[in-house]
Amino acid sequence: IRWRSTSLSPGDGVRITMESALTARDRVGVQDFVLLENHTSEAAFIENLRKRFKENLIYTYIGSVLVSVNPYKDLEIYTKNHMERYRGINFYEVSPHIYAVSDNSYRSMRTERRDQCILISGESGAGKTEASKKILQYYAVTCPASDQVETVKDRLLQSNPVLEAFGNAKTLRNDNSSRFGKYMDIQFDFKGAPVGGHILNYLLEKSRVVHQNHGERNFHIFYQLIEGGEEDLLRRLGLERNPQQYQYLVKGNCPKVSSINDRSDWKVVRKALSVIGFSEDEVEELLNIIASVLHLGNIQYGGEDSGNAYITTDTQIKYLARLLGVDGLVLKEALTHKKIIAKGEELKSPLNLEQASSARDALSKAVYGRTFTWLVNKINVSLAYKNASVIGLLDIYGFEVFQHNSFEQFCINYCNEKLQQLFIELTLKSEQDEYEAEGITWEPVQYFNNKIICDLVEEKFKGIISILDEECLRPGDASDITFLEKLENTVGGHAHLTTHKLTDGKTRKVMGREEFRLLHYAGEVNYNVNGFLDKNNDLLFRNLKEVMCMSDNKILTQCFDRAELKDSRRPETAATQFKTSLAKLMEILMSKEPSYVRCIKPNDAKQAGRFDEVLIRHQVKYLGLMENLRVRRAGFAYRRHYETFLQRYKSLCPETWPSWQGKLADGVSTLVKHLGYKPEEYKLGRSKIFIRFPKTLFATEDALETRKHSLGERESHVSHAVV
Ligand code: AD9
Ligand code: MG
Repeated sequence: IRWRSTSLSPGDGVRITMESALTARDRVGVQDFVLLENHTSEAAFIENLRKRFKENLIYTYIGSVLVSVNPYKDLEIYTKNHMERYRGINFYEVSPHIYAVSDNSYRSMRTERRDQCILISGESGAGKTEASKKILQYYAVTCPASDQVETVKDRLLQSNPVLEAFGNAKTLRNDNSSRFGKYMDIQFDFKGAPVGGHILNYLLEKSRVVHQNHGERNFHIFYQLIEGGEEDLLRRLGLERNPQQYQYLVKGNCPKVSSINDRSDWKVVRKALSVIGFSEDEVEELLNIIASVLHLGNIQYGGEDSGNAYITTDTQIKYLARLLGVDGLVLKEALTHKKIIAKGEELKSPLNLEQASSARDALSKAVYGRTFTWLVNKINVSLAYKNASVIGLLDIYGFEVFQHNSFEQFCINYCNEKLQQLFIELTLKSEQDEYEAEGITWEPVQYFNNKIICDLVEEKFKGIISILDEECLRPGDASDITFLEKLENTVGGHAHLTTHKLTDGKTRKVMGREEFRLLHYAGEVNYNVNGFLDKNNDLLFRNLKEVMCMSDNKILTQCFDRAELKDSRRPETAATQFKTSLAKLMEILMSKEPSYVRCIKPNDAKQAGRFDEVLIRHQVKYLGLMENLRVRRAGFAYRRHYETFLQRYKSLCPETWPSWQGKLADGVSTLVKHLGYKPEEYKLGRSKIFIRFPKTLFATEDALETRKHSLGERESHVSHAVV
């Protein structure tokens, strides 16, 4: 029997509850890795994960870091009862859970008045997005509410299906893979009620709009609309109920996914759009754009490679003109000609087949990408609130390696490097800070710092992004291959970069001539340079921009601003924009108190119950979990505030039971002396007791357990208020 105080629970003051302690099942293995007997052994670490995974115990702590293994099946651990159980509870008192992390951040925000953030990391398919949704649901259910807050809660929750429809897609790694990075501030008022939110989105993988690798799909929304859209809607949009009809949907040869029901998802998204506050007109305009992208993809060109391209299909142009509210002839010309302004004069030059196709695709990508940003802004407007405390949730695209990796994977993996860096810096730093603040000495632990890889990518002048930008700006013969050559010449000697030319038989895997390989913290990835320059330049011909500016579609008029046409400066490259926005994100995260969720993918088959040891060992390694554990253990395995410690164990000492009147530190000192703690086993800091070995705490826990048993049933129906 355990007593708990929830005096900090939102809204309802002190609650007194009695509930059974952890069950035997909850105790399979150890629920905190710091309690492992053999804490330096990776095998023991993995065995503990495996044992717990087999019992569906997917969560385990390393101190305050939550390790989560994707179960690939629905577990009965996310009910309202579970949420209630974690409200206002001490981290260590119940079995590890994402709700415990959520609750802990919430209470820190409330009591310490400090903004929080929860950083969720792990490779593609490890469960980051699911974790972030669970956290949001937890706040929506457990935080205090009022009528007005209900609307905000709904909007916060409903932003997920909308953003996932437009920003997620099926990849080979994950059927619902996030193709954009998302940082969301949940805003709370002085009563602790969620009252608003703000989303920052990062680099959407736009290339997916026009091309998908085999076995992958375009963004979910296209299939949802085609499968779920009502008859008259499809008729109005000129769409057929068959994804195979659309060039932009057939590249991956994967229209259906068994884990996805596009038709019912469509209903969810439609409802979500209206909950968030999109008017019917706005939804109509939005769907006009989505349908237009499909029509654009079906535009066929005639003309030899060397000759001028012309459009062979007029139906699409007719639909496009109507749906986008543009002049069909102007659009047609813009899709086959390029307009240049030279010496103040406008010149039009015809495009060949290849140029015209890529102009069309560039337009599709720009339209989709900008509409996505518009969507995020629109959600932000509907969630807007000022002067709040916040908890930020970071859910980005996870580290990914495919057979063929391009510019997108380069950006995604770079983003993961940055996040890993932040984790390293903050976990080590915060540990050190705590010892310092408490006046305790400790020995630092060696670890691999991936800063060297971040620098390789982002350093000024010498970094890969700088070299790429330089090639993008260089007139003349600059190409993807000259970029690769420049890489070889500039950073060829770097320990984390290899190319075909630089391999001298030492590297294991054969490399293509158009590839460079980065040795990331999470493993080796070969990047094919094909398309790097174009994707980084991300240019759209001027006359296509002009047509979009003339559109009647209200969303597009917000996405394509006429001022942009007047601006003759070259826009920043995609990689540089991304680098800048990541740097800003790091600043935001550094300014808040972080909590971590480290997600692990149990197998590549997306199957329940399969624990692939090789795959998991690899993740444990690169996530730095062993180092994390060592750092946590190097000093003191456990630390507790005096008050918490005394509260929990005071019954074990006649002098502290039933209550200690003096200073808390003296009470703890009296208590541990009575328990027989040896001086080398613990230290008393300014506000906390630090216990070096888990076994010490174990013994104390056992003593507590024994005492409870000896009291037996007698006490089971008596309750004490613990405040
Ligand atoms: V990516 O980097 O966006 O490609 P994520 O976000 O890490 O990736 P996601 O959360 O989408 O992965 O999880 C992948 C799938 O695993 C989900 O669609 C679920 O089917 C499954 N999953 C993940 N976490 C859980 C869970 N806690 N319970 C049940 C889960 N299923
Ligand atoms: Mg995701």
